[in-house]
Amino acid sequence: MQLRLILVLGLIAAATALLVPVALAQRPAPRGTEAILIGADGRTLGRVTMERRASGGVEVRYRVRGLPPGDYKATHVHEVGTCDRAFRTADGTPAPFTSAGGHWNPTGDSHSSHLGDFPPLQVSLGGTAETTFVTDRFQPSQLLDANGSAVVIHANRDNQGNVPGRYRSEPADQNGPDAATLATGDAGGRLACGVVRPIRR
Ligand SMILES: [Cu+2]
Repeated sequence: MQLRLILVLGLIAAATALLVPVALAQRPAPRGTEAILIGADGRTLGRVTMERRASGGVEVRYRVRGLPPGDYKATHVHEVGTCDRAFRTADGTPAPFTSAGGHWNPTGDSHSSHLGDFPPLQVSLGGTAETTFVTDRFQPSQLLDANGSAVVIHANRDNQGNVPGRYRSEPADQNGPDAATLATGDAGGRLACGVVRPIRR
């Protein structure tokens, strides 16, 4: 009797070991991703969803509050899925969310042709920002690569790398956009950050 029980349990374990990898391999790409945005003080400020549409493209939807009222804020996908509020630069300067790295840029382009460069957020006089737009620059599953990714909202506006050639950059001493502008859009510090994850329903 006991031997039969052991045999049955053994068979169940073997079947499970065979079936689990098959189930994982067949798991479909996520329909969408989301990022819960937190501020440098740890408060939850909102949510961004990125969902594939049946008609093509990815619908990106922001619902955020607690931002500095009445301004435009740059927002992008960044290359590392780590939102460290206590991050400091090598010389000890507090730099919240710099752990998320630079702009997510698998194609090696300059700003604002990075795949996750989004339109600036218009912040209401009440400090909220709500916007929905469609992009076909990426699929949500691409954001879930080995080191993940994060959505960042910045302290400044986004110049989209668009510095006219009649302006001279300092200290690069050249006309038009310098390297920093071409990498960041001069978006400044980081007000909010959210790690990109598959949408849970
Ligand atoms: Cu950014």
